[in-house]
Amino acid sequence: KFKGILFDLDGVLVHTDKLHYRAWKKIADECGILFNEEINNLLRGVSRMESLEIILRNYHGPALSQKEKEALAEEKNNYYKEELKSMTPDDVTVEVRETLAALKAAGIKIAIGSSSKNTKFILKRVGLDDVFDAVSDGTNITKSKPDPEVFLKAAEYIALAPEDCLVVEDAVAGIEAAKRGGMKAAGIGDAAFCEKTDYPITTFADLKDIAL
Ligand code: B16
Ligand code: MG
Repeated sequence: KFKGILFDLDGVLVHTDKLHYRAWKKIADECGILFNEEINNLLRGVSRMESLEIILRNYHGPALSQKEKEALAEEKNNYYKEELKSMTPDDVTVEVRETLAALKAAGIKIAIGSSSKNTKFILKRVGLDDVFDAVSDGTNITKSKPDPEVFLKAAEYIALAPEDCLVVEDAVAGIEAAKRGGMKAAGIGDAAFCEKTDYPITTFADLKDIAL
């Protein structure tokens, strides 16, 4: 059915979403800004600077310059990168590894479509750097999800038409991006309940029922 599957990274293959949360929480606490899990869910799939803008909706102090905002985003990324150093291959479940192997064995091309500029570092840390046929991430796009660019590039890198690809996402912004790009979308976690999700899944291995 699908010639290619495009995987979101954070929240789908690995749970770096918790690490993003902790890093943003430090910034929010330092600035006296309200920040919780609910607000964190709005940041899924959204670029670093756009995430900061969402967090700053609850900031009521003196106006921040672009430079100050960039400094905050950089500080967050430094906290986040520190946390990423603790990631190991154990942070990828056996279920994820086995499912990816089964999809590949069936001749399906697999690629990453992530907004993160830290994607390649994360893939290396968790030992997934040799598994994918292509990686499209925050370093090769100008517009982040819900814009389809990251997935259109991923499809291009594996030489497939968007309609031959399935996107796997945990973020509403990512489901939106897939649909705008002309792909089918499988949603896990919050994204399973998104109206536009074609295939709601409860666990990663469910992908085998959809794609094999
Ligand atoms: P970075 P994904 C996204 O990854 C995260 O969900 C989002 O929370 C983050 O702000 C974004 O990457 C950018 O990450 O700061 O590392 O460049 O879900 O698209 O894999
Ligand atoms: Mg995600």
